[in-house]
Amino acid sequence: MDRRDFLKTGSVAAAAGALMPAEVAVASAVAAPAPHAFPKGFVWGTATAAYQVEGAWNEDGRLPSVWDTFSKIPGKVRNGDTGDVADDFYHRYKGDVALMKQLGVKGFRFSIAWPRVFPTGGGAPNPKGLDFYKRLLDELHAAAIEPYCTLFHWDLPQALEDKQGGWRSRDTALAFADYAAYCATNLSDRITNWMTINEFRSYIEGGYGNEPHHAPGIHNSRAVVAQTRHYALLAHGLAVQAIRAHAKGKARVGIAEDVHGAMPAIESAEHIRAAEIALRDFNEMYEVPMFEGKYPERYLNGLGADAPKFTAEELRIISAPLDFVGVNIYTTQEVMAADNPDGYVRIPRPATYPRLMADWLFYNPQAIYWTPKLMQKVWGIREMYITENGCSAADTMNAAGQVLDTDRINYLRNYLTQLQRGVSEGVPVKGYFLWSMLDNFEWAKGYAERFGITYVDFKTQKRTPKLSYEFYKTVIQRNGLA
Ligand code: GBH
Repeated sequence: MDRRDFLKTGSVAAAAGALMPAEVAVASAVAAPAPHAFPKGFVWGTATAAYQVEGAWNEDGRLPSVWDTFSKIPGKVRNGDTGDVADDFYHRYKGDVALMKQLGVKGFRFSIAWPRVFPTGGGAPNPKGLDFYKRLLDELHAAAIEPYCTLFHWDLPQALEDKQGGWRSRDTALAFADYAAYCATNLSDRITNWMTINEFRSYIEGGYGNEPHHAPGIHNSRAVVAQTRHYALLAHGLAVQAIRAHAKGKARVGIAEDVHGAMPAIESAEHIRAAEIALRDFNEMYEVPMFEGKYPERYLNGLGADAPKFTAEELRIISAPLDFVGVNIYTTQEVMAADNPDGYVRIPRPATYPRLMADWLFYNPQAIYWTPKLMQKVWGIREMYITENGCSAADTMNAAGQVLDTDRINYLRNYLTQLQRGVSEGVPVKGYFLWSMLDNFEWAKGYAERFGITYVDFKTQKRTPKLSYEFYKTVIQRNGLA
């Protein structure tokens, strides 16, 4: 076989095919122990989210979400892109599951579109919407890929926004719990691992805060935003209860959070202590109430009269124990110990700090070492998953039809090396979900930012595994790194 064909075959072994038979290459790849190994049973996975990949925005009874509305407002999304078609995953999921099987992943993190299941957010369910997820789940199980389901990845039914102001209303938290109960009742035969919500901060601060760049894109006062955060937390807590109450059989419930990482600029005890304090402060709005059952004084005092109204019972619901905590990790913030009331300072990033394509994605592989390690220390978290990690890159297809994304491989190799460092020290991370399986609708950046390890030609919907897909496949086969 010609070496140039190796990407088309989707097999690393084939690259060596000119030198030795493919079976021999595969066997030696599997047998060779990786010096930087992960524990047996480590869950290697990939991730996507409904609005970013499904398309079929108005099919089989689905009604608009706030993202359908927002993306159609001129100027809100780069190039006027929308998720109307996206990756057409709604129709192409079988081929995409086959690609995942070929990759060798053990887990797939996806999200359910609330407006497919309850087109107006509540009331009568739409069985046709649910059927899509049954078909997808059956396909995953047939491929021996374990589903990890997120119930809310930002596609709030537009009707709830119109009727009651979306997440600004306590009623939306109650509607979310009903939707969670319905999904648990009807899908728990096919799903064991549940995540309630993806990244509070992104859709609350991003959708309702200052200069909102996410749907619904409505600016609100500080008091309203603080109350909205509280309702989002309550929605999570009520959904945890609802899943546990309605699941038939075993259910493991968690969340996928955008924990804002802190790390010590210098690895000495005082700076590590500073990073622990900073981690808690950086996440005072969501993680502290969820993991400690209280709002920190620092947060409430900072808000003064704008502080949220809440009850002890609500805090108890919000902080119910989880089976696991999912963390989306892309970057981190260096801190130093300081003789000030906080006990630390954030170090401003120098102009030459490395980043990848996204303006916010500062390259620091140690993020995936320190954030879980400090979460274990600060909150005693006993089971974690990296529910997202990856990067966008300036991918181009060469004349031979390959996407040789060595920048993404560099990123992944070094983040995974730091993850292995943590896991080998006993940090309880049980799995890793690479964001993303496919190039997709990157929210306000539209299709201009590609996070996939599979290249998608959005005109033809053709999928081409990138070199990073082959890299990841080898990591999975070896369960570790060289
Ligand atoms: C994740 O968010 C999302 O869960 C996923 O859907 C998304 O595709 C993926 O990351 C890649 O972006 O514009 O400067 O205000 C990651 C965390 C938080 C990163 C919000 C971007 C906006 C920064 N995101 N942040 S800015």
